[in-house]
Amino acid sequence: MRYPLTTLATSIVTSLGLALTLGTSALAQGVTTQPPNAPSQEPAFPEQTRAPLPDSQPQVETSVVADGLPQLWAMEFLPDGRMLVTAKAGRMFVIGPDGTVGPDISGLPEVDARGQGGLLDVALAPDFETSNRIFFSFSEPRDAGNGTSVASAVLKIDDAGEGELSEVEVIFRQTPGYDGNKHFGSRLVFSPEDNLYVTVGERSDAAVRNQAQDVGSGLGKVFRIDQNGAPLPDNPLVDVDGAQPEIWSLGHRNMQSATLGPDGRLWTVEHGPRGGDELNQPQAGKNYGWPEVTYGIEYSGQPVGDGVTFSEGVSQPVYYWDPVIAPSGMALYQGAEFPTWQNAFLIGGLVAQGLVVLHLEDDVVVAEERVPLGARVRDVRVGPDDAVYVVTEQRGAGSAIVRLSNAS
Ligand SMILES: [Ca+2]
Ligand SMILES: [Ca+2]
Repeated sequence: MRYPLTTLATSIVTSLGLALTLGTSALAQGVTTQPPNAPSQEPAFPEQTRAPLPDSQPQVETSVVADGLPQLWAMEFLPDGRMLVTAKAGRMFVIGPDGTVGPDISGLPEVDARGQGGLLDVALAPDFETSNRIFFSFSEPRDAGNGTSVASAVLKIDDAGEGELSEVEVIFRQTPGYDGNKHFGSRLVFSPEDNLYVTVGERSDAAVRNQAQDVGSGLGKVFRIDQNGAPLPDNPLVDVDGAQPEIWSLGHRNMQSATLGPDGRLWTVEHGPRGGDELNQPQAGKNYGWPEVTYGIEYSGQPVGDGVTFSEGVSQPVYYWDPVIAPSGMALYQGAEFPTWQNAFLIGGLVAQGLVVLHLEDDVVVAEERVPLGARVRDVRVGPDDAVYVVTEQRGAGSAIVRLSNAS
Protein backbone atom coordinates (compact mmCIF):
# COMPACT_ATOMS: atom_id res chain seq x y z
CA MET A 1 0.00 0.00 0.00
CA ARG A 2 1.26 3.42 -0.93
CA TYR A 3 1.00 6.54 1.22
CA PRO A 4 2.17 9.42 -0.96
CA LEU A 5 3.50 12.55 0.64
CA THR A 6 1.03 15.37 0.78
CA THR A 7 1.86 18.46 -1.21
CA LEU A 8 1.03 21.72 0.48
CA ALA A 9 -0.47 24.27 -1.85
CA THR A 10 0.17 27.91 -1.06
CA SER A 11 -3.19 29.53 -0.71
CA ILE A 12 -4.97 32.81 -0.40
CA VAL A 13 -8.27 33.32 1.30
CA THR A 14 -11.14 35.21 -0.29
CA SER A 15 -13.84 37.09 1.56
CA LEU A 16 -15.67 33.79 1.87
CA GLY A 17 -12.76 32.01 3.44
CA LEU A 18 -12.36 30.07 0.22
CA ALA A 19 -8.74 29.12 -0.09
CA LEU A 20 -7.59 29.33 -3.67
CA THR A 21 -4.26 28.40 -5.05
CA LEU A 22 -1.94 31.31 -5.45
CA GLY A 23 -0.64 31.68 -8.97
CA THR A 24 -1.79 29.18 -11.50
CA SER A 25 -2.45 25.77 -10.18
CA ALA A 26 -2.85 23.24 -7.44
CA LEU A 27 -0.99 19.97 -7.54
CA ALA A 28 -3.48 17.21 -7.01
CA GLN A 29 -2.78 15.19 -3.91
CA GLY A 30 -2.90 11.51 -3.24
CA VAL A 31 -4.91 9.46 -0.83
CA THR A 32 -5.11 10.30 2.81
CA THR A 33 -2.11 9.90 5.04
CA GLN A 34 -4.30 10.13 8.13
CA PRO A 35 -4.68 7.04 10.33
CA PRO A 36 -8.02 5.22 10.14
CA ASN A 37 -10.68 5.60 12.85
CA ALA A 38 -11.09 1.82 12.91
CA PRO A 39 -7.53 0.48 12.59
CA SER A 40 -8.61 -3.10 13.32
CA GLN A 41 -10.92 -3.23 10.30
CA GLU A 42 -9.53 -4.88 7.17
CA PRO A 43 -10.81 -4.29 3.64
CA ALA A 44 -12.62 -7.24 2.07
CA PHE A 45 -10.22 -7.01 -0.89
CA PRO A 46 -7.00 -5.02 -1.34
CA GLU A 47 -8.37 -2.37 -3.73
CA GLN A 48 -11.30 -1.48 -1.46
CA THR A 49 -9.63 1.49 0.25
CA ARG A 50 -6.59 3.80 0.04
CA ALA A 51 -5.93 3.37 -3.67
CA PRO A 52 -2.60 4.68 -4.98
CA LEU A 53 -2.16 7.88 -6.96
CA PRO A 54 -2.60 7.66 -10.74
CA ASP A 55 0.53 7.69 -12.89
CA SER A 56 0.00 11.31 -13.85
CA GLN A 57 -2.03 14.14 -12.41
CA PRO A 58 -3.10 17.40 -14.01
CA GLN A 59 -2.14 20.82 -12.72
CA VAL A 60 -5.50 22.28 -11.80
CA GLU A 61 -6.14 25.99 -12.20
CA THR A 62 -9.02 27.51 -10.28
CA SER A 63 -11.05 30.65 -10.90
CA VAL A 64 -14.06 31.96 -9.03
CA VAL A 65 -17.11 32.26 -11.29
CA ALA A 66 -19.42 33.68 -8.63
CA ASP A 67 -18.91 34.49 -4.98
CA GLY A 68 -20.91 35.76 -2.00
CA LEU A 69 -23.88 33.54 -2.86
CA PRO A 70 -26.38 32.16 -0.33
CA GLN A 71 -25.59 28.61 0.77
CA LEU A 72 -26.15 26.54 -2.35
CA TRP A 73 -26.93 22.85 -2.58
CA ALA A 74 -26.97 21.90 -6.26
CA MET A 75 -26.21 23.21 -9.71
CA GLU A 76 -27.11 22.13 -13.25
CA PHE A 77 -26.07 23.67 -16.54
CA LEU A 78 -28.98 24.81 -18.69
CA PRO A 79 -28.68 24.20 -22.45
CA ASP A 80 -27.91 27.92 -22.94
CA GLY A 81 -24.84 27.68 -20.69
CA ARG A 82 -26.33 29.37 -17.64
CA MET A 83 -26.24 27.61 -14.28
CA LEU A 84 -29.46 26.77 -12.46
CA VAL A 85 -28.77 26.57 -8.72
CA THR A 86 -30.69 25.60 -5.62
CA ALA A 87 -30.10 27.36 -2.31
CA LYS A 88 -30.62 25.39 0.88
CA ALA A 89 -32.97 27.98 2.35
CA GLY A 90 -35.50 27.24 -0.41
CA ARG A 91 -34.45 29.49 -3.27
CA MET A 92 -33.61 28.85 -6.92
CA PHE A 93 -32.01 31.17 -9.44
CA VAL A 94 -29.69 31.23 -12.45
CA ILE A 95 -26.10 32.38 -12.67
CA GLY A 96 -24.65 33.48 -16.00
CA PRO A 97 -21.29 32.23 -17.30
CA ASP A 98 -19.92 35.68 -16.33
CA GLY A 99 -21.13 35.25 -12.75
CA THR A 100 -24.22 37.44 -13.06
CA VAL A 101 -26.72 36.32 -10.44
CA GLY A 102 -30.37 36.35 -11.44
CA PRO A 103 -33.39 37.09 -9.25
CA ASP A 104 -35.27 34.43 -7.30
CA ILE A 105 -37.40 32.09 -9.39
CA SER A 106 -40.94 32.06 -8.06
CA GLY A 107 -43.24 29.12 -7.35
CA LEU A 108 -41.12 26.97 -5.06
CA PRO A 109 -42.82 25.03 -2.28
CA GLU A 110 -42.06 25.58 1.39
CA VAL A 111 -39.01 23.65 2.63
CA ASP A 112 -37.92 22.69 6.14
CA ALA A 113 -34.41 24.15 6.08
CA ARG A 114 -33.44 23.29 9.64
CA GLY A 115 -30.28 21.24 10.14
CA GLN A 116 -29.39 19.38 6.95
CA GLY A 117 -32.76 20.07 5.35
CA GLY A 118 -33.76 22.50 2.65
CA LEU A 119 -34.06 22.69 -1.09
CA LEU A 120 -31.70 19.93 -2.21
CA ASP A 121 -30.93 18.51 -5.66
CA VAL A 122 -32.20 19.63 -9.05
CA ALA A 123 -32.18 17.73 -12.35
CA LEU A 124 -33.32 18.71 -15.83
CA ALA A 125 -35.78 16.40 -17.54
CA PRO A 126 -34.13 14.48 -20.39
CA ASP A 127 -36.41 16.39 -22.79
CA PHE A 128 -35.86 19.74 -21.06
CA GLU A 129 -35.10 21.58 -24.31
CA THR A 130 -38.67 21.03 -25.44
CA SER A 131 -40.55 20.50 -22.15
CA ASN A 132 -38.73 22.96 -19.83
CA ARG A 133 -39.47 20.45 -17.08
CA ILE A 134 -37.24 20.14 -14.04
CA PHE A 135 -37.23 17.86 -11.01
CA PHE A 136 -36.06 18.84 -7.56
CA SER A 137 -35.84 17.27 -4.12
CA PHE A 138 -36.45 18.99 -0.80
CA SER A 139 -37.14 18.35 2.84
CA GLU A 140 -40.88 18.78 2.93
CA PRO A 141 -42.69 19.91 6.09
CA ARG A 142 -45.23 17.23 6.96
CA ASP A 143 -47.76 16.49 9.71
CA ALA A 144 -45.31 13.86 10.94
CA GLY A 145 -42.24 16.11 11.01
CA ASN A 146 -40.67 16.21 7.57
CA GLY A 147 -39.29 14.02 4.83
CA THR A 148 -37.54 14.09 1.48
CA SER A 149 -39.89 14.68 -1.43
CA VAL A 150 -39.41 15.04 -5.17
CA ALA A 151 -41.36 17.53 -7.27
CA SER A 152 -41.54 18.26 -10.96
CA ALA A 153 -42.28 21.67 -12.44
CA VAL A 154 -42.08 23.63 -15.66
CA LEU A 155 -39.37 26.29 -15.57
CA LYS A 156 -39.94 29.41 -17.59
CA ILE A 157 -37.05 31.82 -17.56
CA ASP A 158 -36.09 34.85 -19.62
CA ASP A 159 -32.75 36.26 -20.75
CA ALA A 160 -32.47 38.38 -17.59
CA GLY A 161 -32.95 35.33 -15.38
CA GLU A 162 -36.49 36.32 -14.37
CA GLY A 163 -38.37 33.11 -14.00
CA GLU A 164 -41.14 31.08 -12.49
CA LEU A 165 -42.06 27.50 -11.81
CA SER A 166 -45.50 26.34 -12.89
CA GLU A 167 -47.30 22.99 -12.77
CA VAL A 168 -45.42 22.26 -9.53
CA GLU A 169 -46.36 18.77 -8.40
CA VAL A 170 -44.91 16.53 -5.71
CA ILE A 171 -44.46 13.22 -7.52
CA PHE A 172 -42.81 11.18 -4.74
CA ARG A 173 -42.59 11.23 -0.96
CA GLN A 174 -40.11 9.26 1.12
CA THR A 175 -42.14 7.74 3.93
CA PRO A 176 -42.51 7.58 6.85
CA GLY A 177 -42.02 11.21 7.80
CA TYR A 178 -39.92 11.84 10.87
CA ASP A 179 -39.41 14.81 13.17
CA GLY A 180 -35.66 15.26 12.71
CA ASN A 181 -33.22 17.51 10.90
CA LYS A 182 -30.59 15.12 9.53
CA HIS A 183 -29.89 12.75 6.62
CA PHE A 184 -32.35 13.77 3.92
CA GLY A 185 -29.97 12.78 1.09
CA SER A 186 -30.49 13.43 -1.77
CA ARG A 187 -29.63 13.24 -5.45
CA LEU A 188 -31.74 12.78 -8.58
CA VAL A 189 -30.26 10.87 -11.53
CA PHE A 190 -32.01 9.90 -14.75
CA SER A 191 -31.45 6.38 -16.00
CA PRO A 192 -30.67 5.72 -19.69
CA GLU A 193 -34.39 4.87 -20.04
CA ASP A 194 -35.30 8.32 -18.66
CA ASN A 195 -36.54 6.97 -15.35
CA LEU A 196 -35.47 8.63 -12.13
CA TYR A 197 -33.22 7.27 -9.41
CA VAL A 198 -33.78 9.06 -6.10
CA THR A 199 -31.25 8.68 -3.29
CA VAL A 200 -32.19 9.58 0.28
CA GLY A 201 -30.94 9.16 3.84
CA GLU A 202 -32.05 7.11 6.85
CA ARG A 203 -32.69 10.15 9.10
CA SER A 204 -29.65 9.33 11.25
CA ASP A 205 -31.21 8.98 14.70
CA ALA A 206 -30.96 5.65 16.53
CA ALA A 207 -34.76 5.55 16.82
CA VAL A 208 -35.24 5.21 13.06
CA ARG A 209 -32.01 4.39 11.27
CA ASN A 210 -32.60 0.62 11.50
CA GLN A 211 -35.40 1.17 9.00
CA ALA A 212 -32.67 1.25 6.33
CA GLN A 213 -32.97 -2.57 6.59
CA ASP A 214 -36.81 -2.55 6.41
CA VAL A 215 -38.29 -2.83 2.92
CA GLY A 216 -41.57 -1.49 4.32
CA SER A 217 -39.87 1.82 5.08
CA GLY A 218 -38.47 4.42 2.71
CA LEU A 219 -35.58 5.38 4.99
CA GLY A 220 -32.06 4.59 3.73
CA LYS A 221 -33.01 3.54 0.19
CA VAL A 222 -32.37 4.16 -3.48
CA PHE A 223 -35.69 4.44 -5.34
CA ARG A 224 -36.43 4.02 -9.04
CA ILE A 225 -39.54 5.77 -10.31
CA ASP A 226 -40.92 7.09 -13.58
CA GLN A 227 -41.34 10.80 -14.23
CA ASN A 228 -44.80 10.70 -12.64
CA GLY A 229 -43.43 9.13 -9.47
CA ALA A 230 -44.76 5.62 -10.10
CA PRO A 231 -42.61 2.56 -9.38
CA LEU A 232 -41.25 0.75 -12.43
CA PRO A 233 -43.06 -2.56 -13.06
CA ASP A 234 -39.74 -4.44 -13.02
CA ASN A 235 -38.50 -2.89 -9.78
CA PRO A 236 -37.10 -5.65 -7.55
CA LEU A 237 -39.68 -5.58 -4.71
CA VAL A 238 -42.95 -4.93 -6.54
CA ASP A 239 -44.17 -8.45 -5.81
CA VAL A 240 -43.00 -8.56 -2.17
CA ASP A 241 -45.80 -8.18 0.37
CA GLY A 242 -45.38 -5.08 2.51
CA ALA A 243 -42.41 -3.75 0.57
CA GLN A 244 -42.39 -0.27 -0.93
CA PRO A 245 -42.47 -0.89 -4.69
CA GLU A 246 -40.36 2.19 -5.49
CA ILE A 247 -37.30 0.66 -3.75
CA TRP A 248 -34.31 -0.15 -5.92
CA SER A 249 -31.76 -0.99 -3.17
CA LEU A 250 -31.60 -0.87 0.62
CA GLY A 251 -29.28 -0.61 3.61
CA HIS A 252 -27.94 2.84 2.80
CA ARG A 253 -27.00 5.61 5.21
CA ASN A 254 -27.05 9.09 3.60
CA MET A 255 -26.46 9.48 -0.12
CA GLN A 256 -25.63 12.96 -1.39
CA SER A 257 -23.58 11.77 -4.40
CA ALA A 258 -24.86 9.83 -7.40
CA THR A 259 -24.24 9.57 -11.12
CA LEU A 260 -24.44 7.15 -14.01
CA GLY A 261 -21.22 5.43 -15.01
CA PRO A 262 -19.92 5.20 -18.60
CA ASP A 263 -22.18 2.20 -19.33
CA GLY A 264 -25.34 3.72 -17.81
CA ARG A 265 -25.34 1.94 -14.45
CA LEU A 266 -25.99 3.92 -11.28
CA TRP A 267 -23.17 4.71 -8.85
CA THR A 268 -23.59 6.32 -5.44
CA VAL A 269 -21.34 7.56 -2.67
CA GLU A 270 -22.80 7.70 0.83
CA HIS A 271 -21.81 9.35 4.06
CA GLY A 272 -20.62 6.69 6.47
CA PRO A 273 -20.22 7.01 10.21
CA ARG A 274 -16.81 8.08 11.62
CA GLY A 275 -14.83 6.31 8.89
CA GLY A 276 -16.88 4.36 6.38
CA ASP A 277 -17.96 6.61 3.50
CA GLU A 278 -18.57 4.22 0.64
CA LEU A 279 -18.82 3.96 -3.14
CA ASN A 280 -21.47 1.53 -4.34
CA GLN A 281 -22.89 0.42 -7.66
CA PRO A 282 -26.42 -0.21 -6.34
CA GLN A 283 -28.05 -3.23 -7.92
CA ALA A 284 -31.71 -4.19 -7.95
CA GLY A 285 -32.90 -5.51 -4.58
CA LYS A 286 -29.44 -5.68 -3.02
CA ASN A 287 -28.74 -4.84 0.63
CA TYR A 288 -25.81 -2.52 1.31
CA GLY A 289 -25.68 -3.24 5.02
CA TRP A 290 -26.28 -0.08 7.05
CA PRO A 291 -26.53 -0.03 10.04
CA GLU A 292 -25.79 -3.70 10.65
CA VAL A 293 -22.74 -4.08 8.43
CA THR A 294 -20.42 -1.13 7.91
CA TYR A 295 -16.90 0.15 8.05
CA GLY A 296 -16.08 2.86 10.57
CA ILE A 297 -17.31 3.55 14.09
CA GLU A 298 -19.98 5.64 15.81
CA TYR A 299 -19.22 9.34 16.37
CA SER A 300 -19.05 8.36 20.07
CA GLY A 301 -16.15 6.01 19.31
CA GLN A 302 -18.22 2.89 19.99
CA PRO A 303 -18.59 0.14 17.37
CA VAL A 304 -21.62 0.45 15.07
CA GLY A 305 -23.89 -2.39 16.18
CA ASP A 306 -21.76 -5.50 16.49
CA GLY A 307 -18.88 -3.87 14.63
CA VAL A 308 -19.35 -6.20 11.68
CA THR A 309 -17.86 -5.30 8.27
CA PHE A 310 -18.92 -8.45 6.43
CA SER A 311 -22.07 -10.55 6.30
CA GLU A 312 -23.43 -13.13 3.91
CA GLY A 313 -25.99 -11.57 1.60
CA VAL A 314 -24.81 -8.00 2.19
CA SER A 315 -23.08 -6.25 -0.69
CA GLN A 316 -19.62 -4.91 0.02
CA PRO A 317 -18.84 -1.35 -1.05
CA VAL A 318 -16.69 -1.09 -4.16
CA TYR A 319 -14.52 1.34 -2.16
CA TYR A 320 -14.55 3.02 1.24
CA TRP A 321 -12.83 5.89 3.01
CA ASP A 322 -11.62 5.91 6.60
CA PRO A 323 -11.18 8.72 7.56
CA VAL A 324 -14.12 10.14 5.67
CA ILE A 325 -14.28 12.57 2.78
CA ALA A 326 -17.96 13.48 3.56
CA PRO A 327 -19.19 13.11 -0.02
CA SER A 328 -21.61 15.51 -1.72
CA GLY A 329 -22.03 15.86 -5.46
CA MET A 330 -20.68 13.53 -8.13
CA ALA A 331 -20.04 13.64 -11.85
CA LEU A 332 -18.69 11.31 -14.49
CA TYR A 333 -15.90 13.06 -16.39
CA GLN A 334 -15.84 12.54 -20.16
CA GLY A 335 -14.50 15.87 -21.41
CA ALA A 336 -11.41 16.96 -23.30
CA GLU A 337 -10.07 19.42 -20.71
CA PHE A 338 -8.67 16.74 -18.42
CA PRO A 339 -7.53 13.80 -20.60
CA THR A 340 -6.24 11.79 -17.64
CA TRP A 341 -9.67 12.01 -15.95
CA GLN A 342 -11.49 10.26 -18.79
CA ASN A 343 -14.35 8.19 -17.29
CA ALA A 344 -13.23 9.05 -13.74
CA PHE A 345 -15.74 9.87 -11.02
CA LEU A 346 -15.42 13.37 -9.57
CA ILE A 347 -16.78 13.51 -6.03
CA GLY A 348 -17.17 16.58 -3.83
CA GLY A 349 -15.68 16.40 -0.34
CA LEU A 350 -17.15 18.43 2.50
CA VAL A 351 -14.57 17.25 5.01
CA ALA A 352 -11.99 16.55 2.29
CA GLN A 353 -12.38 20.25 1.32
CA GLY A 354 -11.84 19.59 -2.34
CA LEU A 355 -12.45 17.28 -5.24
CA VAL A 356 -11.90 13.52 -4.98
CA VAL A 357 -11.07 11.86 -8.31
CA LEU A 358 -11.61 8.10 -8.55
CA HIS A 359 -10.26 6.06 -11.45
CA LEU A 360 -11.91 2.66 -12.02
CA GLU A 361 -11.16 -0.33 -14.19
CA ASP A 362 -13.71 -3.15 -14.38
CA ASP A 363 -15.57 -1.80 -11.32
CA VAL A 364 -12.38 -1.72 -9.24
CA VAL A 365 -10.90 1.54 -7.99
CA VAL A 366 -7.33 1.60 -9.31
CA ALA A 367 -6.34 5.14 -8.34
CA GLU A 368 -7.50 8.08 -6.22
CA GLU A 369 -6.35 11.67 -6.35
CA ARG A 370 -7.43 14.79 -4.52
CA VAL A 371 -7.65 18.39 -5.68
CA PRO A 372 -7.53 20.55 -2.54
CA LEU A 373 -9.74 23.63 -2.74
CA GLY A 374 -9.79 24.78 0.86
CA ALA A 375 -13.57 24.77 1.03
CA ARG A 376 -16.40 22.28 1.53
CA VAL A 377 -17.50 21.04 -1.91
CA ARG A 378 -21.28 20.54 -2.10
CA ASP A 379 -21.81 19.76 -5.79
CA VAL A 380 -19.71 18.93 -8.86
CA ARG A 381 -20.71 19.39 -12.51
CA VAL A 382 -18.92 19.28 -15.84
CA GLY A 383 -19.50 22.41 -17.91
CA PRO A 384 -20.27 22.71 -21.63
CA ASP A 385 -16.62 23.80 -21.97
CA ASP A 386 -15.47 20.50 -20.38
CA ALA A 387 -14.11 22.39 -17.37
CA VAL A 388 -15.18 21.17 -13.93
CA TYR A 389 -17.38 23.42 -11.81
CA VAL A 390 -17.73 22.96 -8.09
CA VAL A 391 -20.21 24.50 -5.69
CA THR A 392 -18.47 25.33 -2.44
CA GLU A 393 -19.99 26.24 0.89
CA GLN A 394 -18.76 27.74 4.11
CA ARG A 395 -20.98 27.05 7.08
CA GLY A 396 -22.96 30.17 7.78
CA ALA A 397 -21.06 32.21 5.20
CA GLY A 398 -22.49 31.19 1.87
CA SER A 399 -21.28 29.65 -1.35
CA ALA A 400 -19.13 30.18 -4.39
CA ILE A 401 -18.91 28.53 -7.79
CA VAL A 402 -15.37 27.71 -8.80
CA ARG A 403 -14.19 26.64 -12.25
CA LEU A 404 -11.38 24.09 -12.51
CA SER A 405 -9.36 24.00 -15.71
CA ASN A 406 -6.22 22.24 -16.79
CA ALA A 407 -2.94 24.17 -16.54
CA SER A 408 -0.76 21.19 -17.37
CA1 LIG B 1 -28.37 17.47 -9.83
CA1 LIG C 1 -22.58 -0.44 3.12
